[in-house]
Amino acid sequence: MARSQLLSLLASLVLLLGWCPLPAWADFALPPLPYASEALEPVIDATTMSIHHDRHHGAYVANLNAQIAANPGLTELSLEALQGQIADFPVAVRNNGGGHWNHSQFWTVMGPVGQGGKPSTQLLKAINASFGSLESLQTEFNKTAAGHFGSGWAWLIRKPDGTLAITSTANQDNPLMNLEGIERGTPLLGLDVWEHAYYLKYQNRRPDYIAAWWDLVNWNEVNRRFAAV
Ligand code: MN3
Repeated sequence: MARSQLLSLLASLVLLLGWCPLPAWADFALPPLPYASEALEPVIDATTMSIHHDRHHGAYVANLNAQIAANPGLTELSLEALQGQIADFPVAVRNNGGGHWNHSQFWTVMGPVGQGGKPSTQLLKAINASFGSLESLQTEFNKTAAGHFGSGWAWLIRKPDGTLAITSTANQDNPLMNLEGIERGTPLLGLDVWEHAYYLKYQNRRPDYIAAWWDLVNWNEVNRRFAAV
């Protein structure tokens, strides 16, 4: 095909797309990464970040939107409210709705090395009350994250009684979900321990990924989540 023909075809496609109404099911949207895909190097490489965000998170959003036709109640809920009512929905909504919420929080609780601030006085007080020290929290979190069998997430949560706790969930479940076997609470910090989150750089060395990841933690966002409870 000649270059001019190709350009003309592309122009027609752009026009055609512009005339089409947006699909009615496009209710959940992939949030952009709050930084460049290379911003978390050297801890997480740019390729992992762009595949993880664009393709993995993108697929959870697309698959969640594909569930709307069969589950019209979905459009009446915010993404966060959906988590608390997830038991009322089929497993495809649980997996993809969880995937969308979990990754949306994951991008925001990370940032470039050295730019994440530190725990606020109030958060540190709660950490000391529940774990003794920040170091003890990290030791317990690392143990839970490294020890979680298979794909899932490790979490720092604030429990309904006000104490903080470390927990983990399988697949794309999270502590907001009203499901049997989940330790419920408000997630303050969640770490993705699926292999897709670290395999290119760390291969099977999940503990190395977890240890390095603390340098990325955006405490300013964790403080904000803690204060908002
Ligand atoms: Mn992931």
